[in-house]
Amino acid sequence: MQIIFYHPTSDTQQWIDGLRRRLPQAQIREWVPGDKAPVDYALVWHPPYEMLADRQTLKGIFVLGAGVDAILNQERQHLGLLPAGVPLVRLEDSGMAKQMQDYVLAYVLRYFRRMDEYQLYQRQKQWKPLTPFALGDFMIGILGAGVLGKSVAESLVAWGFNVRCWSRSAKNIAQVESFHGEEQLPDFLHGTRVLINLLPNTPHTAGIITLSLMRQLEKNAYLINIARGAHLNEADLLVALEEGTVAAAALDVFAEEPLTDMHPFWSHPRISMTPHIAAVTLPEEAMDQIAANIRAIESDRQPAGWVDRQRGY
Ligand code: NDP
Ligand code: OXD
Repeated sequence: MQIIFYHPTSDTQQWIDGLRRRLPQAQIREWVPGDKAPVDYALVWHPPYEMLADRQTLKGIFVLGAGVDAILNQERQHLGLLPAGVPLVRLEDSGMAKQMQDYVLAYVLRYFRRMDEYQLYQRQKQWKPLTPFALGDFMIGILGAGVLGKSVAESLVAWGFNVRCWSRSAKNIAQVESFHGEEQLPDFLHGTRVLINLLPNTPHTAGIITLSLMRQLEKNAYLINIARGAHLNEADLLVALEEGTVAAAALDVFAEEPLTDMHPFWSHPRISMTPHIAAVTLPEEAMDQIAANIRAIESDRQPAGWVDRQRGY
């Protein structure tokens, strides 16, 4: 079994060593430009076009993250990049759900307990107790109720928050109100105070967070975008902050990463930024999942995390 690996920023040797331990029968190598020798599996994150083009012997392509938008966008630009019928498989959770829970809880508590306002008052030497927000006035709405959205919803419910979610199909998550489909989006937004985005980036969801969408939230809403920068109209967010539609935003993902020096988000007093680290791929957990999935494909079983290319996630 031949496996090629490509990740532009990860420690390639750690992956190759770990994969060799898990799949001793496999020959595993780092892919380098010009390597066109036949392979069975490709493990990739943001691969160059030529790595996957015309690979007719492939039995599976494993994306080293949860989102497959980069590879599917590339496929849309170069039709036929991914050989038809070859399973495209993403990571499902593999340690990311807990990271997302932590990230979201940190911001939700910061906003719920009005920490940003107290920090401002401290700088102004103002001793000024504020009226606490009531849980009943702090509805949390999650766009996307898949592996990560569901897990975040459950952790917020366990913390005592009121939670609703919006997805393509209806969900049955304990104590979480489910909305689905475009028709129910306005009802989902109405009354939501904290909007968390955990949608995949697809042609249907790109650009979904507009000024008009944010204006349907409760006034002085909070936005936590941890899915993709492509979901958010960044200029609209600046307007929403200016007019009081949005009180503050926590952003982990951006239209262009890293942001240019001139980007207004860097210095905006009510935007908090992190450099796309809300949930990072944990190599050991990921390799366990990928090795199990390779064994599944080898025994004609469907791997976990199989991506529906038509649907885009
Ligand atoms: P899943 O595929 O498990 O979940 C996607 C959810 O979005 C599903 O509930 C799905 O609905 C819903 N959805 C998809 N399209 C639509 C639509 N058109 N309208 C309404 N709902 C829709 O993905 P994950 O939870 O594993 O990951 C979500 C995203 O998080 C990833 O795609 C990635 O972009 C991002 N991410 C970001 C990271 C970071 O560090 N910032 C790290 C990891 C992931 P249904 O259930 O009905 O199919
Ligand atoms: C992912 C990511 O999709 O890290 O896994 O963004």
